[in-house]
Amino acid sequence: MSDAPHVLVIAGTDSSGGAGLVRDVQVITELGARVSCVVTAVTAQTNLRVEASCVLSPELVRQQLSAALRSHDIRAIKIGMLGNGAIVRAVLDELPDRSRAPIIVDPVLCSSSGAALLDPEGVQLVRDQLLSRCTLMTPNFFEAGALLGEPIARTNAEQAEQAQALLRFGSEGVLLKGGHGTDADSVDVLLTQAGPPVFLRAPRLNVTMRGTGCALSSAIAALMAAGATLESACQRAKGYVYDQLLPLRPSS
Ligand code: PXL
Repeated sequence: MSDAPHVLVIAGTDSSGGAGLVRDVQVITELGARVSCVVTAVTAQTNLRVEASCVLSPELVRQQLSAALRSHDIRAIKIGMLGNGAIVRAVLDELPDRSRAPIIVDPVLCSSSGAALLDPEGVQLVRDQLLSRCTLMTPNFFEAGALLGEPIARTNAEQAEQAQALLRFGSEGVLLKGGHGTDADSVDVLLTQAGPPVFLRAPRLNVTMRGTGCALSSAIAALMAAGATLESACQRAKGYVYDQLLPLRPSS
């Protein structure tokens, strides 16, 4: 553990523990890495709804990020809930170049219950300034549609087209997740500036679990921190989340 790589997580807390920072820490630790954290917001939630939310001061976010980067040799950065435009600006001010450590952005816009977790100015700044600085973005269908101002994808072909359109925001890669689709397989499309799309498949399980997006992006960050390539990290992280969902299947 002493020479385990450090992952820096920039995210909000969820008092239910299902999503957000607690989930991120759990996953990254389970995959053998250490965690530094920057808290952006505190939310009061049950599994059913967001009852209250308070973003921290942008200055405190900036200070946490600066201190974390000076304290450790950070090998990957995962960004989740940012809350509002002022926090996005604070993160942009302090974020290192992606050549120093891979930066995985889960563009969290809403909770699964539908509450907004990023204000409109924040959405614009993520789209226009943060994505061009990241290694990988991991939107779901709803986030992809919202970022593109388009209806959500209905087919694998539309999903691949939207991944292509998202790549124009400047990230090195896009993993457009198919967890909200309806096909027999859950298909994620991984597209990079470098090559043709890669389709990552797993049988669709008829189960729901909060925080799967947090878990997936954190797993990718932990695996890349340990030296995995982008494609291998995405593939293995999908397997990791699948293995967590499997025991939840109703017994037949
Ligand atoms: O799953 C997205 C997410 C991220 N971060 C926090 C959340 C949620 C969803 O509820 O609460 C803090």
